[in-house]
Amino acid sequence: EIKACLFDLDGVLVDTAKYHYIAWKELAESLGFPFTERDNERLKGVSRVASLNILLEIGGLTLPEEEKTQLADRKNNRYVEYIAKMDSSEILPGALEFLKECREQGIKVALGSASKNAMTILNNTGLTPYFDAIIDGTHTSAAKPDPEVFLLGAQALEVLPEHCVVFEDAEAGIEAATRAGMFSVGIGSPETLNAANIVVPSLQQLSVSSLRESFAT
Ligand code: B16
Ligand code: MG
Repeated sequence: EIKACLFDLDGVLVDTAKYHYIAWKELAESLGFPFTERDNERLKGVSRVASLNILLEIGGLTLPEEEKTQLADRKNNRYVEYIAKMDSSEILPGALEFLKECREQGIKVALGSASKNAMTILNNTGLTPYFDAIIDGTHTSAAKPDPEVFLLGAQALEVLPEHCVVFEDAEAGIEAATRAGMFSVGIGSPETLNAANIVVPSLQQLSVSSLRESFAT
């Protein structure tokens, strides 16, 4: 039986990946190397510090820790400028409808995001009232694929992992869900998300009743 749904933020409810991309690209170019959309794929669902390490690896740079902190802050300041302008028009297709359906059907809802900026995004898009619990990068100590973020979500909702469904667009997020002992729905392409229990292109293609059927079989 499904008692709770746990949602990733970037790539599932909103497309903030495009803003992360512009901000990382600007940083890479200021450091003297190019950064492509394909490179950006590697940063999805990955924490800020880990993202910077991947970016520096792409550029072939090794830097001292304090310089890295400055660069991560510089990127984040740019990113925050972009998300400050977000509104409800940036909610991904089907997401709001699905959140409402969960509420109507008595399913509890939590956020499970790696982002330290999740509250700003939820508030600016008007999504905050749809959540019974919010777990983001300010609450976790281990990044996905560690299951911590989803286990904290289940705990906050007082629901056992076996009654939880996780919605994720990143491979590391699906692995985190599996390690948490939860059913997983991949949002995106079946090639990259083959470890998920089911995969849909977006939340628009899914209803709570069809999810219940997949969960039961
Ligand atoms: P921040 P999610 C993740 O969000 C993003 O996918 C990832 O690209 C980003 O680096 C990470 O949040 C940290 O974000 O710099 O705002 O703390 O997919 O877990 O909702
Ligand atoms: Mg994501």
